[in-house]
Amino acid sequence: MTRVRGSRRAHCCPRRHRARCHLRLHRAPTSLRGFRAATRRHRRSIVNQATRIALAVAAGLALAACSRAPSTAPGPDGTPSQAQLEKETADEFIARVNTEFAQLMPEYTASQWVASTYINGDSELLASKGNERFLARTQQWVEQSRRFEGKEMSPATERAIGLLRLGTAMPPPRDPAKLSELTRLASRMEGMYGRGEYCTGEGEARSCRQLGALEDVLRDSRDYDRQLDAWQGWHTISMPMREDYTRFVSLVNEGARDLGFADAGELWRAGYDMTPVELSAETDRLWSQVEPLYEQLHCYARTRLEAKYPGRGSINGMLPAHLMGNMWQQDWSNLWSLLAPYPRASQLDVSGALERQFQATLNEHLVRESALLETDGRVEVARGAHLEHARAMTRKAEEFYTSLGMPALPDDYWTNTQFIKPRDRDVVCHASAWQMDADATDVRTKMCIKPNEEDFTTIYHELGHVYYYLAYGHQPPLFQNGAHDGFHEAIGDTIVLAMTPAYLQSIGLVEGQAPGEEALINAQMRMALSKVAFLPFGLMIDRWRWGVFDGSITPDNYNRAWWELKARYQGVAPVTPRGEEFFDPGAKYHVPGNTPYTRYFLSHVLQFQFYKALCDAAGHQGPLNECSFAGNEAAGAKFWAMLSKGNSQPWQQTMRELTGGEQMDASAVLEYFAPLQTWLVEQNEGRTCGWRASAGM
Ligand code: X8Z
Ligand code: ZN
Repeated sequence: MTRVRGSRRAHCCPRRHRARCHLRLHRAPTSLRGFRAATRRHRRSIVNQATRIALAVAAGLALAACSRAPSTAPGPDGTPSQAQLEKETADEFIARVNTEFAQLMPEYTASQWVASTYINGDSELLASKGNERFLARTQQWVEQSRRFEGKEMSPATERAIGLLRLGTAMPPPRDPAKLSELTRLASRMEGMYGRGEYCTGEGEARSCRQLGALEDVLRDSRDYDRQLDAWQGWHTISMPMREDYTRFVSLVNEGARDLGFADAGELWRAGYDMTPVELSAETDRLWSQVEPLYEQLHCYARTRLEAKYPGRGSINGMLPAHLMGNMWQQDWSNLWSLLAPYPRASQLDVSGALERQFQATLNEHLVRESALLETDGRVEVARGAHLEHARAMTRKAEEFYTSLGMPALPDDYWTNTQFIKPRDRDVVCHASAWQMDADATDVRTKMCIKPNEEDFTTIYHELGHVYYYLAYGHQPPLFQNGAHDGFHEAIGDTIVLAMTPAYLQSIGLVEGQAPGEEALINAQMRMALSKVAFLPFGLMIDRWRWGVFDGSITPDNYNRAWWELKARYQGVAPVTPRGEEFFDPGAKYHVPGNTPYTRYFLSHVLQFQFYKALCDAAGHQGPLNECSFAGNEAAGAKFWAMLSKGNSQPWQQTMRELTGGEQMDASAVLEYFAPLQTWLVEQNEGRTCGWRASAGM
């Protein structure tokens, strides 16, 4: 994830500090061989650059001493004095921002990491203070950059300065008290989400479940009432967030206005090398390309649900929110047992295979460490097995990347990563990837891995972020970001598309697939339940937030507007009234975590474009959906070259270098799913598909 709240560096962590600088400290290594050498050069250069700046600052100090003018003294935090600032060229300014950024980054990311992996009042305080410091500095940089308005400068510097303003998803208000309040609220909401639990029963019978346990119910149980209880239970945790979120919105809007935007939503939409209005229109266009495919999938799923839960399988044509196998109805893979087109034609039970592997690991541990069983060691043994298996799942994902010729993960990755949920404390389990320092030597992921297919593919997703960090780690810090945020989200998912049945067989998770139409439709359905089901969800979250930020959705309508959008885009409805006493948006991580979500919608289009380009690079012939580029170094080199560009040029150019085109376009999605779409249309023949969106509340 991109970092957490205010800036960037953690993917899935909200922030984003998108900025680019013109300064080419080094030639970007476009080959994998150049990777290590470039990383070494970059480290030396940061040091040299820091030395140059230190000398410049020292020179400024000497002058200050002669003139005795207090206004020329550097700031208490080592920032340059007014006189030094006035002499600085635009290029020097960007070089200084890069250096300061690199210096600030480790303490900032460490404060966020600790707050996410050890939730308590202390870590919350440190995270909010770390964030405050970082955002205050960002604000200074933006202010300082105003001196260059209208001045001659290289296009790259101009771009870098323009992007400074767009660098955070949490624009800081100028008023320091309000900034402090904002970062406190942000840390508190994320902590509330991470700690969230649903408790039932009294006294001895009292038991509490966190998100993971409630998700297990939705994943594994097809019992109507148990699912409803788990779904409703989780949605109680966000009720107390409503007030904080309302205040949060007004503070980030103030920050956005201070930066010259109409509201925070406009700032979010401004980060795509096109105008906010154009970006919004792009999302409409892409959605209109894929909407007919989603409608067919929706219609098919609804028919199966109606058969499974007679009289209760749909609501005015919409899908009941608690029956989709997922807390937010964004991924329907867990309904495989209900939705498999040809259950006997092929075996694609990846979760079952992972669970069996885990049990085997557990048995080995139990045999080996049987002495412990005389004490209370059984839980510890199970934990050891769980950790070993989670690491093994991660090794498998790493092997995909190294099979493309990419480097092995650094040793520190294996030491610093959180693989499984700790027993002794609350953590934010929502998966994320972290770049802790500007050298990208300390990279990590944070997950609570379980042996199931969803978590297995999420590991590949997170490593996509990590490999992006490694590939662009030689860039100046301000360029160390995705070409746009949808690119960052699409890297690992491009690899997931290459996890074909043949690949899964090669790593021992499924058996050999008999070729044929039925196996093909099964494989397509498996992918569609994850990728196609996601599309309207990817869109609706920020439709809601854009409305909240621009004031068209007011606090007294938060929940109603949420469910109207869910109805309109996803065709999903709750089965019981969800009035304004609830705050259902807060039950989705990215809302309290303030992570923009349009990135995931765009990623679900881009990843098919990237996949197609890599299949071409690998020389794949035949239907797109049969391609896996696993083990293909030509595809890997092409991918790496793209990743190593980071944010150093407009995304359209990066896109052209990889795919030959400059537009986001869903035709690769439609090409990929063409066999399934034809099949769905046949299955749905004679039915009235679609739904009446207004009837959901
Ligand atoms: O948040 C994530 C990743 C981390 S960037 C696990 N995703 C979105 C979600 O879970 O809602 C990946 C797919 C969509
Ligand atoms: Zn991600």
